[in-house]
Amino acid sequence: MTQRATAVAHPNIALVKYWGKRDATMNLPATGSLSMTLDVFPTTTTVTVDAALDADTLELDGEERTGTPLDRVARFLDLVRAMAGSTAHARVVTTNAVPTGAGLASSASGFAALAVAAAAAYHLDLSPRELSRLARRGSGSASRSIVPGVAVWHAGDDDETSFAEGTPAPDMAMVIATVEEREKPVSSRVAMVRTAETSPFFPAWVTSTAETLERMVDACAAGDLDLVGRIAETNALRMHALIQSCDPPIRYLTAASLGVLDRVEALRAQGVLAYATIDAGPNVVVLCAPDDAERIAADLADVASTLVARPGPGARLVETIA
Ligand code: 2P0
Repeated sequence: MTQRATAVAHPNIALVKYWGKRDATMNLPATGSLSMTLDVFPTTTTVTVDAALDADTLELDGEERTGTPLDRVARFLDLVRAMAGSTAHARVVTTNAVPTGAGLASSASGFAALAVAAAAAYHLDLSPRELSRLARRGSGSASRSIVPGVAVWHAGDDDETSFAEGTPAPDMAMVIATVEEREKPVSSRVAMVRTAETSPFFPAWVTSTAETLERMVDACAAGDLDLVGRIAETNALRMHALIQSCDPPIRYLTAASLGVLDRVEALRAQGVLAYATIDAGPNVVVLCAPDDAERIAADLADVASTLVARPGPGARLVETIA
């Protein structure tokens, strides 16, 4: 007997960043974070549970994968099997419309889609909160891609209290300014551990980000997009300063990233509401009002390849076959 389910999820871009864990086993973050789920770069994942399989298998973007990617998926499926009381293995087939490993959060859409598809394929009936907690175990940022639009991921004290949910926010757009599509030199997972172990600034990051998140939730609820942008840009630059303070240091920003940051500053000097955020890679995302997005994308077209994103849907099932 086989059971199959297909889910689609989109990446999210954090406006208050998740950087550092308090518990690696349960994947609990050192701080809460806040993000916008995008309407671009979907991941589509099909999980087929098949009692005849000896082991889980993974096909990613048309290629059979082994090693770390398969291990991460298999460990994740172990959690789902434990919840479902099943021992059957599964075939996972996934396609990403986002450049994998370039700092555009492919693990977020990946594990959000996998959580939704695997839960359905193993016949688990989970609430959105339970799905967010499950996705978190695969990749922290995936907890937020379960949620449509703007999500706050509560750091929580334990597995039950660490989940993402929607939070009121002004309408906004993001211009994704891609300067490079290479795989990043150090994965977020490795870089987070090094940061917590070696940066003298890490304790200050944890305490200041908790306060930043409170201000961000309030700014979102008040619909104050300019304040949302200011808080987001400050938080992103603090995260990169923190990462650069590791030993040995890690630097994701390149000359091209700084070039885009200069242009964002120039746009602001012209009176345009535009603020930058940057994940664990060189690419810049510009937060702006929806009506300004196309104009900002055109302005940046000579320094980056640009794409306008808007708030997107949460992870969802698109097909199930019992
Ligand atoms: C974020 N990032 O909040 C931050 C900003 C990257 C920079 O969440 O170890 O892949 O799988 O929980 O979710 C990337 O971290 O890390 C990330 P794991 P994840 O979006």
